[in-house]
Amino acid sequence: MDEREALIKAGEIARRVKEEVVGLIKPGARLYDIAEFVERRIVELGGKPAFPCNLSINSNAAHYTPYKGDETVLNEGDYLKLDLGVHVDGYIADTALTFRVGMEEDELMEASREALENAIATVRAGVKIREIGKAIEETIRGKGFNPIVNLSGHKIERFKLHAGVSIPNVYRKADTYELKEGDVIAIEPFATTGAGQVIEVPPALIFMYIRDRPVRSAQARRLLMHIKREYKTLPFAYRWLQDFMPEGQLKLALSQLDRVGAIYSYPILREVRGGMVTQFEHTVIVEKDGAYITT
Ligand SMILES: [Co+2]
Repeated sequence: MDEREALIKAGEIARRVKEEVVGLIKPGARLYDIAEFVERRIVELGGKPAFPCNLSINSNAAHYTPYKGDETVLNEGDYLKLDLGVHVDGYIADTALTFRVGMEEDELMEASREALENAIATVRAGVKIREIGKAIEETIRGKGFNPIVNLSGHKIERFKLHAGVSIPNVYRKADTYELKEGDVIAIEPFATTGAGQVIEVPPALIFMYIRDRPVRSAQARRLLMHIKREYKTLPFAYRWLQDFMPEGQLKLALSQLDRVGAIYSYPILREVRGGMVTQFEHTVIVEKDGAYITT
């Protein structure tokens, strides 16, 4: 399988899982069960999770993933962002959508959905990424909402979810990176009724390996070896490790690894004014005359 075939296969798995999960999204459903379903189906269909299934509700924009014992359930009217990632041999499909639990799509959802469509319509080799930001910002503001300015899409490379270039959700003159044929990018507009900014709030339920660092605790060393082998340079969930060691030790080991710079931790990203947040995301391959949407 070459690179393009792997990207397309990852995208097909992601699409299929998005279709299948719809039936689970209803009032009373546990986030834990949804996340486990998504990640299990990714594996059954021949992929691996490229990152933990993110299930972020209302003013949580991103980076919530349930833990074992998490009793959080969906309520009617919740804005649920489901962000899922699939990789096939390191080639990644990253895609997200918003559900309004038990209700029809509304204007806040339309704003981010149309922003994504309009953004994708700008994509072709030679285009500067600020054109993507412009399309997103104009669409969302045109509908009376705010884009979230400090969240962005990202260039993707093999085993690298964020490969250095951010794909902006607003127009900035300085965003002059020119898309090249073959670039893989995730575009992910967020629309909000709030101020248009997110802040980090605890807890962190998602982490990622950065580099080997000396650490005194034997448990932390054992954990670092494990995550490096299992997840390489892709993000992983606290939930995935809850059976690996007792929770007290796990929390301590993660915080030690974070402190010495061996791993990143990703706290929940919440809209600063508590505004409602919607998001849609696709991964696309940049082509000479357009974009090939993999997801
Ligand atoms: Co993404």
